[in-house]
Amino acid sequence: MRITVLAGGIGGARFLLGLRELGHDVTVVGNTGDDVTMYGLRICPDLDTVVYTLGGGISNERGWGRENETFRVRDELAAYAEKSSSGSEPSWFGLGDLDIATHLLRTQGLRDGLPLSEVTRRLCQRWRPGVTVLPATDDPVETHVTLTDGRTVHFQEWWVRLHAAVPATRIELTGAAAATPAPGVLDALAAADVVILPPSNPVVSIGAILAVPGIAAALRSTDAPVIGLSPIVGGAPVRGMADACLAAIGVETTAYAVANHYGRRPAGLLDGWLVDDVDKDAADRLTEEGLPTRAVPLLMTDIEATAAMARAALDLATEVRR
Ligand code: FO1
Repeated sequence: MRITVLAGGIGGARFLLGLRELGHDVTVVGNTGDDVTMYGLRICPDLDTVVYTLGGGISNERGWGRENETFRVRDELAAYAEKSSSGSEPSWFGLGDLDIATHLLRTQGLRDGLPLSEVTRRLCQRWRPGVTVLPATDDPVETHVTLTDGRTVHFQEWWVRLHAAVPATRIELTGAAAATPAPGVLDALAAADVVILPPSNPVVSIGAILAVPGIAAALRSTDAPVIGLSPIVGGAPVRGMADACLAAIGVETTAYAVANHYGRRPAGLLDGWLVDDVDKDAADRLTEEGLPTRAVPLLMTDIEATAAMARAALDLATEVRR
């Protein structure tokens, strides 16, 4: 089967590890809203997390960046920043030495006029992720966050330096209005047998992908069933700070609220929803309200558990297929 997955960073990448076990033809539409330029290097955190995770190069303890990583360049840059006015970029962003190789090649490719989708394809020739990885768009878009203290900062500063501790009043994908889906994205959604929204951050990952004009409409109109998996279990994000993001857009941090945030097709995005066993009541309520929902184990403790989640999503797709 052809399966298309909209994926952000760590949660989406971990889900893809399990889905890949089922042996289907998987296309990933990856989030580019986290992208940032530092020291002149274009960094694509969520695309790299997907490619490193599926390619076996990810740092498992961090969930981002490379395993066996060192940070000598970052520390050297910090030394310059301390002692001189050069090195204006922040040292709170952990640029790893091995990771920098990826950013150098990406930046060189972009400067040579290659679209991000082609640069990503070439990086995948080394990592061989076993899935097709497409950026949501080749156009430069970035998630910027307006804080309660009036500042507007890049998502990475809010996430990494501020740990999303300062509440956000607005999250916007700059450049989205002028962006178009990358080559292959709309076809991957139209031609899919199943489309999956994995347990990625509904706002800054899935939401950022959907902010690219044309992508949300493609989800609403595809013949494929669209199945989502809740990133919220028992009223809290399994990992990361999706609660801070959901609060910023006025959505409650529950599996029930996120399902309603995505909505049911054709007005919304979903044909089916998976929640964890602890949220069984939400499953019953949503099903009653017209969104077929199943309660299954949703903790990605290992690849087998994740593969079981992926199988549950495909089973629900079969059930709801019109
Ligand atoms: N996340 C952090 O929490 N701290 C970091 O220092 C950090 C550096 C970093 C460098 C490259 C990269 O691709 C990702 C990096 N991340 C870091 C993760 C990044 O902030 C992700 O965008 C978010 O974790 C959301 O997916």
